[in-house]
Amino acid sequence: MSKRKLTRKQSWRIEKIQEERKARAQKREDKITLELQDDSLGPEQPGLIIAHYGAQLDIEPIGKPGETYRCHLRANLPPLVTGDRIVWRASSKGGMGVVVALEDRDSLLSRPDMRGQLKPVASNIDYIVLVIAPVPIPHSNLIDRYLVAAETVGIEPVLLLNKTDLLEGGANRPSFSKELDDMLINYERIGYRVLKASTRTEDGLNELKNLLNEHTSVFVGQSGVGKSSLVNTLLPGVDTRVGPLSESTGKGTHTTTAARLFHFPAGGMLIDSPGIREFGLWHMEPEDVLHGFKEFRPFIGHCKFRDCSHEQEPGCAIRQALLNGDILQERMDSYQNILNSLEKA
Ligand SMILES: Nc1nc2c(ncn2[C@@H]2O[C@H](COP(=O)(O)OP(=O)(O)O)[C@@H](O)[C@H]2O)c(=O)[nH]1
Ligand SMILES: [Mg+2]
Ligand SMILES: [Zn+2]
Repeated sequence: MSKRKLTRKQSWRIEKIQEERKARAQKREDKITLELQDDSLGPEQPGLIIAHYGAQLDIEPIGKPGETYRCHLRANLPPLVTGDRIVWRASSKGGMGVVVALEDRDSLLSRPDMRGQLKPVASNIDYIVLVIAPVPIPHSNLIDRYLVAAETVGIEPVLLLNKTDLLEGGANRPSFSKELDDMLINYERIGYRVLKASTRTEDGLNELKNLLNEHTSVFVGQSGVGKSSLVNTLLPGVDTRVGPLSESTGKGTHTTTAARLFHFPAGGMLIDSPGIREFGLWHMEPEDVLHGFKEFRPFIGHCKFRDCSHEQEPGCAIRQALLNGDILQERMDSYQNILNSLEKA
């Protein structure tokens, strides 16, 4: 949170905007209450939120991919996000439907807004597919940062090495391919799934499609690794950048921020937005970092000193695990690096 003091004029403006917002929400809610009494809405049925635009949502009836209905939502609901399973009622008069309830979420991605408060962005995600490539060269430090973020939200990360076509004889260094392989083998030993693919040669795409099938995934990773290429290959003919048209202006709205749910033709779902692709680089708490290194977990809490920093204290269980080979030096370095980077931020 910003500690900057607001001027009186600024706080007055914010208050006024909030009052206006409240009044608008109340008006919407009154209208919805009338509709709900008026029998103009069909029976309650399960649905899935596929996109979210401020006060309106696009929902899809469960089991009917591609059929979308514009809905508004009751004011008593918590903030809803793309991926949410909900209960809704369709309008029998061709108007907007109403979302009446939110079902329990299996997982939730949140990101800090401009004031540093966590806002939910997407839910019910099974896999965070972390895309890496020979170019740009992956740094294990950055990979670990993404992995920690995924562990923190409790969603299984999957490592996907894209651009495998560049490995043969390429990347300027003869040993590079082996270094990359060794790195990936280490991640597999820790317990992460590793896939390899090339959108250029289409190698490995079937394995990837098999993984995505019957699950909901997001693609994350640094710029240039091939996320857009992968999404375009897996969703042929779909422009993921294009949002819906705004009713009043006819111009695209929220095209860069709104998360949207897509069905892969081969099965499975993708939730995508430029914001989601940056997941992992959002702020993290120092206490999450240690637990985010999942092979460290059996040793956490066994150090001699309760406030052990795992740097050089005697009786450090994490250091001992490192000596025993249960923790890799690369991961230990990465842990310290990520912690240091948080302290500086
Ligand atoms: N050689 C090779 N290049 C690829 C592959 N996939 C993507 N690229 C290239 O990598 C660059 C970045 O791809 P892009 O999809 O925009 O990456 P993003 O920033 O992660 O969305 C582009 O020049 C792509 O043509 C691949 O499998 N092999
Ligand atoms: Mg891109
Ligand atoms: Zn310790």
